[in-house]
Amino acid sequence: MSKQNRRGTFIVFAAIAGVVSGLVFLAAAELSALLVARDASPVLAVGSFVIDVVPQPLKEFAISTFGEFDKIALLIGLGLAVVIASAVAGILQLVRPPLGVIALGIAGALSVAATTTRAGVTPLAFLPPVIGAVAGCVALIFLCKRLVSWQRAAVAPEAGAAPADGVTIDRRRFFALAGIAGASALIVGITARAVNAATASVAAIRKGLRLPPPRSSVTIPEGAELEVPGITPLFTPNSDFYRVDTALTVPTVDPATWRLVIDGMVDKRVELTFDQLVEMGLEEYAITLTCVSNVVGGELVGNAMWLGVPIRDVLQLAGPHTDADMVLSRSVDGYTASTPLSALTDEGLDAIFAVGMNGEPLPLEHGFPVRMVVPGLYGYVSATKWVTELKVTTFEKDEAYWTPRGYSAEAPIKFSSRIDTPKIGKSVAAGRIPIAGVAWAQTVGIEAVEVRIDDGDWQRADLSTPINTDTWVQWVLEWDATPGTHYVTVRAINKDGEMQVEESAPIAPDGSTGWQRSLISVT
Ligand SMILES: Nc1nc2c(c(=O)[nH]1)N[C@H]1C(S)=C(S)[C@@H](COP(=O)(O)O)O[C@H]1N2
Ligand SMILES: [Mo]
Repeated sequence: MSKQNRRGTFIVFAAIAGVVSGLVFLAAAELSALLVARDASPVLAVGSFVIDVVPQPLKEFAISTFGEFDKIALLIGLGLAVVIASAVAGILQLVRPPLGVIALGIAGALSVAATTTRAGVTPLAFLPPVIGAVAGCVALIFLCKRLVSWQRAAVAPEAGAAPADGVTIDRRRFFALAGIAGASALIVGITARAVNAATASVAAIRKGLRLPPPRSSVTIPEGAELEVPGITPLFTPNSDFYRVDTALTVPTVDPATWRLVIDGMVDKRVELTFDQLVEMGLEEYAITLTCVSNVVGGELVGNAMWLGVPIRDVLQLAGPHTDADMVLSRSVDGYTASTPLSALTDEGLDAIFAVGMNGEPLPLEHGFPVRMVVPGLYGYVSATKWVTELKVTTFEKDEAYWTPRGYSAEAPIKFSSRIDTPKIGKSVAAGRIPIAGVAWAQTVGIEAVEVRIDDGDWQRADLSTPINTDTWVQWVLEWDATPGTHYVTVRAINKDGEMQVEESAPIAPDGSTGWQRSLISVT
């Protein structure tokens, strides 16, 4: 092979190195867009920029030539431009370093301009192109280093030096690096873009969704919320609401294609669309949700104002058979929960299909567009998110997700109480301070909360006015704190006159019990 030929070959490899670096650039940008700034995909931002700047006649030409494929044609065009530009960057980096790196840097700067000038961008929109450009430059530098050492080894024999083995090793190293980087960039980039596209569009649909106003709303009584610093708010903001599910990625369900199927032991199979469900009439329900995994004093409990439709009204359309005793609800992602049929048909119990949470459509991670909420039952046996099917059946015939995994098929919430303030491990100044928290006994209601300091007498705390028996109440006890360390214990009594169980039990198989005892240091 002549020197000239060899040079030509290395130019081609440099172009490949450039293209691989371009792919790494885009993949890193797509991945970071997915993680930190969903709206800042450089490819789409540049694409939108092109659409915006292209003159009208050219747009019309594109539409008349490619029809509905005009966007795809644009993306293919952009793809070709990226390939050519990054190939050129690769060649530049080989023959005139660091021109290639500078070229990628310029591409990064242009992408930052494209992502940050879009309407309504998030503050971190500059990050994906920056991370992309850095990753691309690193890839390019390493690939070209490999290429240069291979080139040296290949050219050297004519100067009578390095053995042919060196050439093979250097060539292998270059191709291994280029292959691994290119393949992983393709996989990561395409996956990140696909996930982003799927979820972003449902997020946008959710944002644009206007739920009809409730036919009736919950009256919040005077004194429902105590004003104590550090206490849990009466309603848990959606952003603070605990999340528990088995979903690796949040399922994205378009309400337009969502269907609810009621089948199994019913007179007639029923299928409802989102609009049909909503048209049954939405009402407000204040219900406190609790997870079976909540330990005594834990955070896996939250209160929300739900907007929804009674499940019994929907079940009635199908006509459940009298020999059925369980409803197996199923989520789009295959998760299932077993709920006693009676809990869902009981006239006195507000078991609902919720579509709204604290004044907005359900957040995606809390089950958009429809989830179940059943007062008095732990979430895993009742609160199926992204619900799409209710199968009327029996406990004998069917089993839910958690049943073979060490949790009971039936699990009513065990009533409990929690100390929110003073916080454990934080010392407080001596003097009069409030000890406060929340207590819940869904479907029954809290009668009283009692607090004991060290080995003293049990003292009754003041309670907030309950909204209903399905929501928690707040409690507070004023305490003249003396210096030293003190144990504060709390327990609740429900409206049936039962005492919160003192004996501690683990979360499995059907929920924790015990009294929370908190060590507080007073200075
Ligand atoms: N689809 C689906 N729904 C689910 C779960 C799940 O894993 N998948 N987890 C349940 C559990 S264990 C609880 S405690 C509640 C939690 O609801 P949240 O995440 O909205 O607080 O959802 C329930 N619904
Ligand atoms: Mo849970």
